[in-house]
Amino acid sequence: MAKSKFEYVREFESEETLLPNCWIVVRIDGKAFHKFSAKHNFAKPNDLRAISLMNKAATCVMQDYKDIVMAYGQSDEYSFVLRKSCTLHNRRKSKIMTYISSLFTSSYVYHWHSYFKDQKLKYPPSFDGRIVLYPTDQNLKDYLSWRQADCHINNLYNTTFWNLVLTGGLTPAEAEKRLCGTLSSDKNEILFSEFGINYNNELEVYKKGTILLRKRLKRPNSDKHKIVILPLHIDLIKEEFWEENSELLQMET
Ligand code: DGT
Ligand code: MG
Ligand code: MG
Ligand code: MG
Ligand code: MG
Repeated sequence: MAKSKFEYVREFESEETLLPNCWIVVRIDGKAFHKFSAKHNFAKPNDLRAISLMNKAATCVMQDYKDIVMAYGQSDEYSFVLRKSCTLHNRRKSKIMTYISSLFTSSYVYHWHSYFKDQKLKYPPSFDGRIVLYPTDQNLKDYLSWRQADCHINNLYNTTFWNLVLTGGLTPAEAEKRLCGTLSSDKNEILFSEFGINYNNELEVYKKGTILLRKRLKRPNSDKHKIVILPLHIDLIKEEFWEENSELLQMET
């Protein structure tokens, strides 16, 4: 086919290719969920419908992209880990990043009503996407540990903050002032002595976030297996997690 005289503009397109032999982490995060959660009456500090919908959207992404070995989610964010040797879209950065964030977003909207029932979706949410490469297994473990530690720190703060406001009758400004400079132990103590809450008994999904893993399950009455995507709310900071799921770091073929 003859080329048009306009074809030369293609030369302006550039494509970033992701370094080989590195773990690829795609992290998506909701845009202005401070406002989105308020407009949609999310429960404070944690809304189980919102968390389940995030997990559903992430599961949809993992079902479509088999190169994702695991995912980790908390609050309005999800991190997807693609195996080091993955050749998806020839490791073209923008393809991988935009496909994953748009599939996550469309799945979130598509499944909204299954989780929020009578709460109408008032406007279309969006999620940003970024890609970070981690060259060593330790870097990857530390990345995921960072996100899970962030979940715990924020959840302890938010749980104490909202108890001070909703049960304790403080204004948000007063609660913020009260918590300024406090340590974890202080927040645990406020929860226990003022509200009778033992933080250790809060739901694991709130304290740990959600890890999505692929697990091989045996079909009943058959030799056949099926692969399912399993949500777990457990500690991934301790080495024990990586020992019990040692296949994660070995999925390199
Ligand atoms: P961004 O990401 O810079 O566009 O801005 P935001 O507002 O999304 O900020 P971010 O991502 O740092 O914080 C997440 C927000 O989402 C935070 O304001 C709390 C809110 N959020 C997430 N999950 C829940 C929930 O289960 N319940 C409530 N009430 N709020 C939630
Ligand atoms: Mg956000
Ligand atoms: Mg932010
Ligand atoms: Mg966030
Ligand atoms: Mg096309």
